[in-house]
Amino acid sequence: MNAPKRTTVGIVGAGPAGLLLARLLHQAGVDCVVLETRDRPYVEQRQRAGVLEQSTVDVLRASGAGERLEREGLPHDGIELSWSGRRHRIDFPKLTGGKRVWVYAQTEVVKDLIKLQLADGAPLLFQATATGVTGADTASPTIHYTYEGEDRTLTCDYVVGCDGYHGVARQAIPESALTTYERVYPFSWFGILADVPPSSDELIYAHSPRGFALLSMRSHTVSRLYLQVPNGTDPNAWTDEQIWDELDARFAVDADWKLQRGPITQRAVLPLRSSVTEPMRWGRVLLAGDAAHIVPPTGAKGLNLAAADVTVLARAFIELHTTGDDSALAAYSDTCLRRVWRAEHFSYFMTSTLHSDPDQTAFDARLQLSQLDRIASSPHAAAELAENYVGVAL
Ligand code: RFL
Ligand code: PHB
Repeated sequence: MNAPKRTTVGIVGAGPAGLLLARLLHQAGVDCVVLETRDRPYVEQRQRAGVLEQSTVDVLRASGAGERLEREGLPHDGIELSWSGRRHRIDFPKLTGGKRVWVYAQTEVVKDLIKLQLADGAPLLFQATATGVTGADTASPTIHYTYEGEDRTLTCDYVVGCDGYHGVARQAIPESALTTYERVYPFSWFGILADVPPSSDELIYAHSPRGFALLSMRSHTVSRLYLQVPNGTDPNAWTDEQIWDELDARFAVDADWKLQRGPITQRAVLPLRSSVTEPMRWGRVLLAGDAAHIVPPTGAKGLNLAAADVTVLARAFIELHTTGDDSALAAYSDTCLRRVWRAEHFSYFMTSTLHSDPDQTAFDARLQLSQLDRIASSPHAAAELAENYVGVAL
């Protein structure tokens, strides 16, 4: 692919945020270019999120990437919470006036968007590494990048950093202009993929004195499971049998239910973090998705927030392009941050209610159990969880 030198919107990063933004802009006739440091197979195979809110499904459909999602995505009308040997189902449609979520892996969302973009879309360059962004406070910010062994520049009207938590776009903004709010958790998630049909039709979020566990899925034949583990755990230090035994212990219920085992095909440990950088715009550099905020995965919000950010941003660019009105662009950061902070709170709430903090006291553990009991006994408490899980309209 020829390396472009000039565009209207320069996008750093081809994760879900960058790819969806490029798609929405291209459809509306706004010129853009996406630069991605990794190669295509790496981006398409990176195991991550699994749960999509209805609003994310709606924007993917509108972007033209809904066809396979409609065929293969699994609609989910509830989740199960598990603690003290019992389970409680959260019924989404009943508690939220008919809403539900979809299980469709981020890997598949990314594959669908890349396929569309390469067939009919704006330029997307793989193995193109942004090394810095200059001129954030000028009318033509510039992305400096390397591609095919050469240093290059892409001059833009606007630059959008969709380059994740370790991205470079944020560094274009003076440190004094940004505030980062952050919380690091004293535990990580050990995630596995296993070739075995999911042992439950719905996701199970389990609280246990041994730590949190989550049962999720990728399809009718592939399970995705997570265990809370200490930070710094080596995933290869566990045998398959140890993993399944620990999952068994954490999902144990006083009922006739058994976790099915199968070959483990992938394993990884990921640290948990909450983080928000404000504002999400400075001059002509804007941040979207994980580049601006991180949530611990317990609330299943990261990918959905990324999709919500770029939906707001695409509308703002399209308004500017068609009418010359930049008020939506000026409001971008404030508009997004309301949703971001709601998701931060929910993700923190789910994490702190379901995990065992190594420093927690017996008193703290009793508070968690009381909270879970409250959710199981009060439709108001259950509705609060359900509304946040399916996505709050903001
Ligand atoms: P991404 O996906 O990190 O993409 C950023 C892209 O930028 C590229 N990049 C660069 N490119 C060029 N030059 C540079 N200098 C660059 N630096 C970086 C990177 O290679 C990459 O391709 O960010 P984006 O697009 O904002 O998307 C965010 C989501 O990926 C993330 O929030 C979710 O995966 C979080 N998440 C979940 N979210 C949900 O909504 N529901 C879930 O169920 C859910 N489960 C999860 C998750 C995240 C997890 N992990 C691994 C953190 C489960 C897990 C295990
Ligand atoms: C997943 O399927 O990877 C998944 C599902 C729900 C979460 C986090 C991850 O809260």
